[in-house]
Amino acid sequence: MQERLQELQVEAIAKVEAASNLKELNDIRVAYLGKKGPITEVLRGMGKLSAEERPKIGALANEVREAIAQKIEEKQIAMEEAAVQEKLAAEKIDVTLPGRPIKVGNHHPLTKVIEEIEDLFIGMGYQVAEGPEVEKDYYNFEALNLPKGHPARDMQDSFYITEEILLRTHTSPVQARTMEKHEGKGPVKIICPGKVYRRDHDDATHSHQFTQIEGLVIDENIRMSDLKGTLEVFAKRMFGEDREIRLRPSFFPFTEPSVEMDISCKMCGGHGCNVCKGTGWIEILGAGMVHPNVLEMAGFDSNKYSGFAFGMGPERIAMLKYGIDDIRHFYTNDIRFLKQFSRHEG
Ligand code: 2U9
Repeated sequence: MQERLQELQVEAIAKVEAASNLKELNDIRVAYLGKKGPITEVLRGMGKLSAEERPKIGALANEVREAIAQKIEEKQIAMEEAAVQEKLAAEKIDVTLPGRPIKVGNHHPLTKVIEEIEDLFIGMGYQVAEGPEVEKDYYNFEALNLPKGHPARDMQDSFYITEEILLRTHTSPVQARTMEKHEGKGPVKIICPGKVYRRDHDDATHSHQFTQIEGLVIDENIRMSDLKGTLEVFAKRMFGEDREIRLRPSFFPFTEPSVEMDISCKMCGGHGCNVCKGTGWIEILGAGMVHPNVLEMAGFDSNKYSGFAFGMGPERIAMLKYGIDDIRHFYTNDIRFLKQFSRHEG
């Protein structure tokens, strides 16, 4: 029995030493020290021993049990320590390594152009006004001298939601709403940037959704010369002090008289090239003196007050400024396109 116990000790310790993980170690513990293990078995058979042998074998069995348990304990501590060391090694951070560069985004080219135009007009004392994109027929058309059945309503084929509600086709309803809030009292000096919607077939120069910035000034004694001076300052600051402007007669239902403004072509200096289609001039925006009907409908006395208004498309401005050839670039969000407007590298 003594030999059997010593054999068990040698055998168990060899297995503990060979164990390579905590599960194996636990299996050994259960196999040798558990209730159904060989040592318990030996102890159970002690009844058959003589009174002399019994305490010796009992003591030896306890020693063997202790030795195995201690070996298991030591091995477990060693394994746990090794696991900690392994984890530490795997998670080691070299604080002397250079940091990874953080990718910095940039403003969308349209946002840049819109903010530049806003800043420019804010500098001239304008306030920025915004309004709903889902608009009443009244503010989108009626209040702008476009009564039902007016032929210009066909010009702007619209997305109607109900008979009286539509996606705004221009930002002009924001001006109409602002005028109404002023209750017939000037001055009004605002620019209105925002998204607009028209039923159009998308191609390189058309989009069913685009942006506009419109401006409106109403006060006593506002004249066409105020409009011209304002637009000239805008054109030169936006496109360069060496640009010239010209106004051509045009028509809009909400302005009378109406004009379109061209700037001299930067590419050819006004001599004619493919950018300006040989004319030396590039169309930038539309404008005019606010129609008396529009003033009266919003509650302004057209004998006392006059005003000018203008409207432009930031997509067109951005395309000219940055030489972009397709309006769809603004919406397809190709990162290679967008990155070109970053001040940062990469
Ligand atoms: C009110 C009174 C007058 C806004 C104006 C234009 C001329 C114009 C177009 C240019 C290109 C829009 O982006 S575009 O398609 N706009 O030519 N817009 S005058 O006149 C107003 C607006 C509101 C109450």
